[in-house]
Amino acid sequence: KKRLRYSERRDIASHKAVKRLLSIMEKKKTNLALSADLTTTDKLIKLVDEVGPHVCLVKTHVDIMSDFSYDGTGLRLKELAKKHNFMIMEDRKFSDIGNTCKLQYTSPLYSLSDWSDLVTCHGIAGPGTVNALSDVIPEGSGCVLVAEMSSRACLTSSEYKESVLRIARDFDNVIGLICQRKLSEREDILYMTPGVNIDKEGDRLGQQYHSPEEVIIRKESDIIIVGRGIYESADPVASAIQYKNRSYSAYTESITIPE
Ligand code: UP6
Repeated sequence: KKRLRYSERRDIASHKAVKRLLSIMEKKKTNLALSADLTTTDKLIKLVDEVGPHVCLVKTHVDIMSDFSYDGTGLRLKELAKKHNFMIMEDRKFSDIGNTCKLQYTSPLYSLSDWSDLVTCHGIAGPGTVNALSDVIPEGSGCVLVAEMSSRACLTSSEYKESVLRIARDFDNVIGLICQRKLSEREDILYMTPGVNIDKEGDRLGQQYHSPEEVIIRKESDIIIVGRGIYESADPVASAIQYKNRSYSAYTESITIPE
């Protein structure tokens, strides 16, 4: 089966956030997401401003930061997203009952809905998590469900993955999956894969890495998510360009080779 291009996927997709992300990917020729896991605002903003031109998405973990503030961090990220044309995903991995997730999402400490476009959610609590978020998530924003993890001996069994896919199908605000491969035939959602590194096979805490080619060509995912491979490198911009080029070439190769 021939792999569809971003432009074809964009036409199939119904959710605004999917259309927007695919347009960015096509325009900037990048399927790289930066996992900006830095713990201070100054470092985070500097990294994102430098690497921003090369990515379609910046992923954050606001709860690892020592000095997060809505004005100082959230709004500045939003400005950079506009300047460099990328989307923002807060990797909050919501996993509690619906009511608690709703309170967490709307907490004024972070005001996630004001500056992030996407948020990640686990499926462990069932459909209630995504259902509750659909009450509070702004139009044009969406949830990305964690269907499969990159870590060694993770508990995302095939049955679990199937159940997560079912939740994804049942809710319009689910716009993609965090997964290790393209987990379904659906072309109207995005498949995003963390656990990507060119130089390492893993870390000491269970992370497992694959190459951009493995993820994009063999596993047929759409977006690679790279953290330490970029921000721990001596030259983050040069590394980001390297990841971007390898990952985007893998995409262009896979749309030209008939399967
Ligand atoms: N992440 C994973 N694996 C998953 C889900 N999420 O690594 O299954 C997230 C981590 C981290 C990033 O929370 O922010 O992706 C990976 O970072 P790294 O490239 O530095 O390993």
